[in-house]
Amino acid sequence: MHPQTVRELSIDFDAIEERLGMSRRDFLKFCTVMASTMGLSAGADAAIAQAVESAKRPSVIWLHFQECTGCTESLLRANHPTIERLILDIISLDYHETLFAAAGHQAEAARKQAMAQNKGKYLLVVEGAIPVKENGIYCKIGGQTAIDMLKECAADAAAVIAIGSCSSWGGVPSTKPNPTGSEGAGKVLGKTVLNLPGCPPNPYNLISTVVHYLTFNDLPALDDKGRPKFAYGRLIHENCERRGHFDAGRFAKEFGDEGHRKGWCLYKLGCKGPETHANCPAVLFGDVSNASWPVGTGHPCIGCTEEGIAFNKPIHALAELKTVTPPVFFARPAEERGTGVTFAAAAALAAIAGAAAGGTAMLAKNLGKQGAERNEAPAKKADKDGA
Ligand code: FSX
Ligand code: SF4
Ligand code: F3S
Repeated sequence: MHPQTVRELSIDFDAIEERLGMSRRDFLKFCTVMASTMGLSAGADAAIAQAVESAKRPSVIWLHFQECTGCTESLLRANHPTIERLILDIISLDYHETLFAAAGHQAEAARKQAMAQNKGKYLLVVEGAIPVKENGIYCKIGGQTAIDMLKECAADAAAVIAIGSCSSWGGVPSTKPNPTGSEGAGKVLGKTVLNLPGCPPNPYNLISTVVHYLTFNDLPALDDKGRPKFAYGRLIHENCERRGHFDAGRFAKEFGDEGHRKGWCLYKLGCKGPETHANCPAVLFGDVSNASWPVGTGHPCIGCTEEGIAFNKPIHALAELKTVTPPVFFARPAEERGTGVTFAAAAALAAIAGAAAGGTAMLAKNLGKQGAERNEAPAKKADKDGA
């Protein structure tokens, strides 16, 4: 039996358009992008389409502990009209302190109610680290320590997702000497949770994880640090658009020098791409341009997804090269013309490889653009009508 294709599904696209504000074409493209982002096999796009259309929205309880709320902000500031709308539509966000109108006892009552009504079925999303020193007195909500609230909410959750580096492994608050004894949710609970590190993390990885859960009633495959392999399986260095310059030995040596202005490799400025696992170069942030990720804007990666690197290793310190070493003899920064393969050709080949890896991101980006165009169109019309 062949896997079902999206064409064979009976989906009410009018209802989808009304609910998600996405045309049939954009919706199917979204499902394909999700399937390819997660490296799923043929037919997964159809399964995703079916699940997003008809599966019951999973209840989500979202806790905040020691953090800057950047994780939530990055989700809400996605600047991708479809992403934030989708995430808020495909889940039922039953408790989230930042987005709640309720406060104090009302908010606490809402959390208890959501937990009771969805016992054993809700997804618990944890944002922020948990201080454990002196019995957790450094973070209390409604008189309860973060440790106790986490344990109480995790007891009846179907799965626990730690969003951001703080809840994954302690992040910023755990920077030495770690005065409050900050730890990640998995360590405090003594079990594997799904970690989505990044400071902030990419919202695209959260939505992919939730869509996977919605479609297969299961979490995606994890690496030995509890991170989804689809998002953290590769080093940043493997997909970086500056990799051709690294291989050819062209490095920026100071901020603002010739190499920096020309977009050369940032390794010598301390880029941690060679020892950091994440899909930043492929997925990008905020969809503002083709270069909307740290290295793309000219700043070295600080390794924000990687425990032991971000907030521990100095920003200027050289990264440990895990899989590759630079050539012993570097190319001359100024190429000479000649026959045979040029360094420019090598760089172009590397760029093509990078472009293949970034294909998913481009699809997602186009999806956002089309959404933006659609959103703009009525405004333009209104302007005209008003004139
Ligand atoms: Fe931590 Fe999230 Fe860094 Fe901030 O809340 S991962 S400090 S971006 O926002 O937890
Ligand atoms: Fe890109 Fe950094 Fe690797 Fe250079 S060292 S290729 S800037 S990830
Ligand atoms: Fe963080 Fe480096 Fe990506 S700093 S956002 S892991 S490029």
